[in-house]
Amino acid sequence: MSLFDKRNNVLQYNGNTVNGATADIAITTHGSDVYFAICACMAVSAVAFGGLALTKPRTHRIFHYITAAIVMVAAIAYFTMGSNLGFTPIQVEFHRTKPVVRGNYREVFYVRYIDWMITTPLLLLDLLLTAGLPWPTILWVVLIDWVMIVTGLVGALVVSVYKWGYFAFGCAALLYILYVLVFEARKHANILGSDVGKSYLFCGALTSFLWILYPICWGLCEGGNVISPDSEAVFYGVLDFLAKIGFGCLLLWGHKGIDPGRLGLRIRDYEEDPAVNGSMGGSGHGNGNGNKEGRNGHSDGANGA
Ligand code: RET
Repeated sequence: MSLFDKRNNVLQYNGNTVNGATADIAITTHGSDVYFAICACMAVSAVAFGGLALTKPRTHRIFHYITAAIVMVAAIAYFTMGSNLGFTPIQVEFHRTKPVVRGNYREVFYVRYIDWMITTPLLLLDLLLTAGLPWPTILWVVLIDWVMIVTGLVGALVVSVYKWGYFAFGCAALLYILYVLVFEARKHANILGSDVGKSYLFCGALTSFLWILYPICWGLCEGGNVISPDSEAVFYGVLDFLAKIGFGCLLLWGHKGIDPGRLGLRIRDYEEDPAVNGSMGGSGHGNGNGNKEGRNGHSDGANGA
């Protein structure tokens, strides 16, 4: 039997009984296959984005690193879900008669929310740094994003109708994030030049559209128990694929001709760094241009890439 003839038998190793309960509404081998397929795509993208970073000078790698980190974290989360791990059985609020969603306990993957806690702020960082928003605004949006994810997780774990209260808080947080993406950040990006404005528009539009679909998926899966855990794997899987890999390709493509210095991200390289250069105090900084800080974004000339 060759390697490719082997069936996915992960469910024999990692069963549906966790924390004293058994999930009778859970993924089958098909769902596991979907999770592993997305895991592979994320892992390949992590290597590709990371490799692409190495083709750039160190001062121009920030967006590659952030984007590579996003898909790397997702690869591990998808490995976990493909392995039927990182979930807990939660009693459903709505009992259904359709065979694929009939039962008492639904498998809720909490690892999905751990992934999102790490990756959604990084996605926002990618986008909002592109738009050149001031860092306190970015911090604030990331905090609101965490509110959205945590309320989604708590809602998914709550058994009673109160889960929808948390869902409502999450939706309010999402609306605020969309407001910043669509109005504030777009205005900032356009001021930085038409190339920055266009890159932001493509990535921001893709993000705004896809992020609206997440709560719909939540409502059909963790919330309403309407579609099966296998369909949940496909729905969230396609969304994550587009929101992480699709977004990442588009963003890095858009950044090809944009110097991070123009976005206020002028980063000091080794030869300019007094700590590395051994000239911490006073006499001669070695880089010869006398620009010790140069953080105002107008000093691109220092390292044309
Ligand atoms: C939840 C439920 C609570 C209400 C809302 C949600 C939105 C989640 C979003 C997740 C985005 C995830 C991404 C992951 C991959 O990169 C938590 C489902 C509004 C928008 C982009």
